[in-house]
Amino acid sequence: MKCSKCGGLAVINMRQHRLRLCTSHFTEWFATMVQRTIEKYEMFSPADKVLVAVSGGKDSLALWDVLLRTGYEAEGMYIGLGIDEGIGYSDKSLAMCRQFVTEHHPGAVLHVVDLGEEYGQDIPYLAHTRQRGRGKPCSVCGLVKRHIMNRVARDGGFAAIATGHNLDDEVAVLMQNTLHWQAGYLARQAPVLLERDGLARKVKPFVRIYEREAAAYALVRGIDYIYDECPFARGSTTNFYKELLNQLELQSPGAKQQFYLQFLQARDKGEIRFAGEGAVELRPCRRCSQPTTAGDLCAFCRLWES
Ligand code: Q46
Ligand code: ZN
Ligand code: ZN
Repeated sequence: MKCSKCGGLAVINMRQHRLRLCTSHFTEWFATMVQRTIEKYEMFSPADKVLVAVSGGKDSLALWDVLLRTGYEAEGMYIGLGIDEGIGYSDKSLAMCRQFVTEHHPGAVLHVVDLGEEYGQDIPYLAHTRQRGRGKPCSVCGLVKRHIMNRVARDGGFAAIATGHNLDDEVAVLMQNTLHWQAGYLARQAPVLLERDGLARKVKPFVRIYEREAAAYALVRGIDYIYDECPFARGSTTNFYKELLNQLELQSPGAKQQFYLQFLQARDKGEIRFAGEGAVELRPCRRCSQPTTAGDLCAFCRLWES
């Protein structure tokens, strides 16, 4: 297989882009693709300081790497959730983030907030007491991560929080939301969520990057990452939709990209509209002063009360 640009040995075949690229042309193409996405959706500018949410997985470490190599002032942020489940998941993922800094970007800043150390309880405990042992801890976990991420971004003067959500993640969520006609979620699913009332801006520079492209980038850059996904993500509906969409993509290369990008286009042009597009009113929480829709105390503060 030959590189479409130089005729050298290609390491990846991207049927949806009709491109086969060698290592150096692929890394160059990848960085250009991310840069174009940042510019197209006006995510942030070179003068901005960006906080990258890192989990030790391939997407977030690839994102941090490409932003640093492009010259952005990007600092990492890791939240220790205290998830073990017999595989030491949280400890391993932090070790991967630290290893990434040492091996690839010595001097890069990694902020670490350990939930247990800072707040006294970890995710499995919080989920257990709150949900009385039923279901997965993901809703509690999502709430905690959003709160801490926002606090660090706000206190540190970051222009945006960048996450490694890739095209496969976004398309799976879009499909799920469409199948259930979740108008509110469809109204808000976007590559950029603007900052407002104490909520930091959130951006997803990988929305046009397929999952296998992010994995290939990590591989050719020699980035080691945690291969296990969070034990609580196993068997999730999102993973089921990802498998379905992979089958569709196999028959029709580019189908995922079209589904997602045309959805964004149609919504931006006003061709489709959803209820719930208006912004909900936010007030500062009495205890932590972070914005909330929930009245006096935000959901995070209520979590610790209960
Ligand atoms: S929400 Fe759920 Fe994730 Fe938290 S408990 Fe694991 S799978 S880490 S993205
Ligand atoms: Zn080449
Ligand atoms: Zn609060």
